[in-house]
Amino acid sequence: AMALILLNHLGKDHKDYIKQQVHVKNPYLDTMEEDILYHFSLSTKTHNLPEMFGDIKFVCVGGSANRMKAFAHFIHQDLNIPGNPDDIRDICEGTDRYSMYKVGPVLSISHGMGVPSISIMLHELIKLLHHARCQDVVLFRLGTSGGVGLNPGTVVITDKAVDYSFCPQFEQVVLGKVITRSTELDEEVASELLQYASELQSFPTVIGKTMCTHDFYEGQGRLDGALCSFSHEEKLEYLRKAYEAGVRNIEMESTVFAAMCRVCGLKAAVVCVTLLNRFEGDQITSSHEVLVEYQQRPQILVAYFIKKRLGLI
Ligand code: R2B
Ligand code: URA
Repeated sequence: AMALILLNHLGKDHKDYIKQQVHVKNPYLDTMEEDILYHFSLSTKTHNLPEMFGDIKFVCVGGSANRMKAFAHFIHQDLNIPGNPDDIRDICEGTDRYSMYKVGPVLSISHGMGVPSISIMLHELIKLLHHARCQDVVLFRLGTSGGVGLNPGTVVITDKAVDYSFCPQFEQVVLGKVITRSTELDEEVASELLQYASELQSFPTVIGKTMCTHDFYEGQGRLDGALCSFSHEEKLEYLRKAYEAGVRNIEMESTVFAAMCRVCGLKAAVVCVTLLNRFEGDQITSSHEVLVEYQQRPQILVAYFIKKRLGLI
């Protein structure tokens, strides 16, 4: 029976590829009578997912629920989408784990902080796109980060997401063993984004490697956490090595985001603004207003990309 399930799955995958659908890599999924997307408070039995989500072409994810709500409102206005902005509701209001907003063909979702949080969200998001039979979807992570040798406010388009040793891989423990997955992102989407940044000329934008860590403090070589077991010189040496390896910013989700999207055949890009230059310090000292403006930069760039793709400009 398992062999049959596997064969069916492979056959179906092949068709999916031609239609550029979402490849869920789990032979058990199609045998389930109901799939409860627990952290979204959605289910295949209680919600008509193809009707609710079938027209989605762009999915934008980011850490904070408020920022992703603001992005949904920004997209509504920027893309001239009909309807009252007050009607943009949190689709996941049955849970406070994640927030989700749909505006025309754009889905905006929060993922919290760190690899475990975004990874749970991505499992359910990718299944959602599969159940809804979405086609030709592009995913973006819009985030904040620490800059490595860049002025604060610089937007970094990720060409490769790398781990703490600057390798383009993500390690997942499965049944007590480590599985390593590649974190390569879509080259075309990244270079298209860089092109649009130069057309916009609104803020400095670079392309480079993004290092993903499992901690904001010691994991990113900060001297200002509750714990610090290294010297200022050792911190600078690590950052210098990162810079030499091509790392331009540090955040906490890009490797698992890249790895999961890649396995499931989803085109994906990471666009993060830097809040500080880590060679100059660890604390984020800019005012609230400045930080809010910085965080709009990735949104402006991705909205421009969406408008281009939709033929609106
Ligand atoms: C960037 O900012 C958050 C930490 O402040 C984290 O989610 C990330 O990747
Ligand atoms: N997010 C991070 O993960 N690191 C920073 O330094 C700033 C934002």
